[in-house]
Order: sequence, then C-alpha cells, then structure tokens
Amino acid sequence: MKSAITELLGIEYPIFQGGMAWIAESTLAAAVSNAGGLGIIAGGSAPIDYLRDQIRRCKSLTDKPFGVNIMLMSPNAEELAQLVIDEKVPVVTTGAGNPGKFMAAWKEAGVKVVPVVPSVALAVRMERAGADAVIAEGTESGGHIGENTTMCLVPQVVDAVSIPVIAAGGIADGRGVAASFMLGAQGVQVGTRFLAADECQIHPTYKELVVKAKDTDSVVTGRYTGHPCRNVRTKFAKKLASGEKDGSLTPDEFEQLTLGSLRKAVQDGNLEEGSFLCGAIAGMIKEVKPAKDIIEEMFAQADKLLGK
Ligand code: TUI
Repeated sequence: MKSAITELLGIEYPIFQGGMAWIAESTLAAAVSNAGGLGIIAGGSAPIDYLRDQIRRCKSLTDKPFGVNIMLMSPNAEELAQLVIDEKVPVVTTGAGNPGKFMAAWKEAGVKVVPVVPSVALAVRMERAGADAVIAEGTESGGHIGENTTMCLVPQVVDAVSIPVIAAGGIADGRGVAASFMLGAQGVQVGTRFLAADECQIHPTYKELVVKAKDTDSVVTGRYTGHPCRNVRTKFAKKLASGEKDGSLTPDEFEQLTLGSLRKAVQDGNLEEGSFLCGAIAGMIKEVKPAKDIIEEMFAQADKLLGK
C-alpha cells in the first residue's frame, strides 16, 4: 500500500510500531521492519549503552529502515538524541515534549524526524521547525496521553499542515487503518496491537492482560500529576485511580508509587506494583500472533475497505 509515508521512508506498508518505553526493543522493531512497516526502538530513559546495543542488534536483524523514539522527558534525552546521529538511525520519532532544540542537528545529519503531537498548535510548530511528518496521537493511546481524540485531532492536524500526518490512538485492525486514511492520514502508528505480537518481549502476564481485556478495561491515571497515563485497569491501577480521586494519595505519593512501575510490569509481570500501559483498543485484541501476520491482515482488510 503506497502513501506519502511509504515514499518518504522507503517502506512497504504505511505503519509505524509505537516506540513504547521499556517494551519496544530490537527484536520487535526488526520483526516489524522485516514485515514492511517501520519498527521503532524506544529510547525511554534507557542508558546510552543499552540503546546503542539495541540499535546495533536491530541493524544485525534487518536491512530495512527502522526508527528510534526519543522520550523528551528523559533526563538523558540529549545524549540519546546525539546517539541516533552517531549511529546513523534513519528515522526518529519523539514523544512527551517539544523536540525543537534537536531538530537542526537531526535534519543536518539526514535523519527523518517525525514528532508525536497531541495538538494542532504543536503540529504547526513542528512543520515550521522542519519535521518530515507528524504523528497525531489521540487520547485513546496507551501510556502518556493528550486530551483530544484521534477522530477529532487527525483531520484538524491534516487541515493545518502540508507534511504527511500519521494517525495514532485506537488503531488495531484494518478498519482503524481505513478510517485513518478517510480522516486524511497518510499512515498509522500502532502500539497496543504489537503488545500481543509473538516477537514482543514483555512478560507473559502482560500479554495475557491485553488479550483478556474488555472494552472497559483501560483507565487513565495521574491527571493531577500533569502526566496522565492510560493503563490496564488492574488492582494497582484502581488503587492509584481511587487515591487520586479521593485525595488519599498526594501527587508526590502517586509519583513515588509509580516510579519504576512500568519496568515491574514489563519485566516481572508484577500485578501488585506494575503499570501495564495499554491503549483503549486493547479490548479488541484477542490473539497473540507474529508481527508480519498482524500487518498483512491489517492492510488486506484496509485495502478491501478502501476499495483498492
Ligand atoms: O510519549 C508518549 N507515551 C509515553 S512516554 C511514556 S514514559 C513516561 N514516563 C514518565 C512520564 C511520562 C512518560 C509512556 N508513554 N506518547 C507520545 C506523546 N507525546 N503523548 C503525548 C505527547 C506530547 C505531550 C506534550 C507531545 C508533546 C507535548 O508537547 C508539550 C509542549 O511542550 O508543547
């Protein structure tokens, strides 16, 4: 399926795998890239040596383009931003902030830059700063989220910029892909569906939670800290949500409880203290399968719906 995004990046399908912190590593990214999408390794707040190693592993597993996500709230975002230049990573996506101060260096090095934007205003600023495309991410997404929905945000961003727009948030099958194209997007970013990919290295308990989730099983916690986050509604997430609602947890106490909680979910499957980030579409995911099958089935369905 061709679009401005497949042309821009030299990929077969206009799909990015979300750069999920602690989750998106080289095995998953290479599987997605080998299947014709754009696999993405998450920088998160990882040490530079870990990310360098992951980038090199990915290069050894695929000769297709792949990307790295720079999470801008990370204390070491600056050195990770330089690492992608040194390692000649073809594509960078960014999240959780404005990447303006890194843009010139990335562009000069020939890196394609695709920031995640939660608003029209940031999309316009990113286009002016030289972004190659933007990912308009709705509040249906997992993890750290903005307020606007995919359905409302994507067409408004499409109307406001001339660069290609990638839709994210709530997309997990060909219907979501087709709908995104109807909204004017030139591609999609998919995170939660790839949690249930064979190649995704998360703890089996995490995959099971995603596959068993119903439509009502995601919850947003932490709005009062300024970092709202969508997770699976586990006992731990319910405790956080009620502590936030009834005031029994101060924002500082909340931050203390959630510090390191994503690692505890991803590596240990710890239901007592782990934050299992997921998008609102988790309820639609019923099966663990290879990334290649996920992508091929998604685009076969989308092609049919779009009359291709
Ligand atoms: O970044 C994400 N999702 C994430 S990051 C993450 S790890 C984390 N740890 C601690 C605190 C926060 C996050 C887990 N999930 N998605 C992309 C995304 N970017 N969502 C929202 C935004 C965003 C928000 C504000 C992008 C730009 C922005 O700009 C504000 C400004 O400075 O103009």
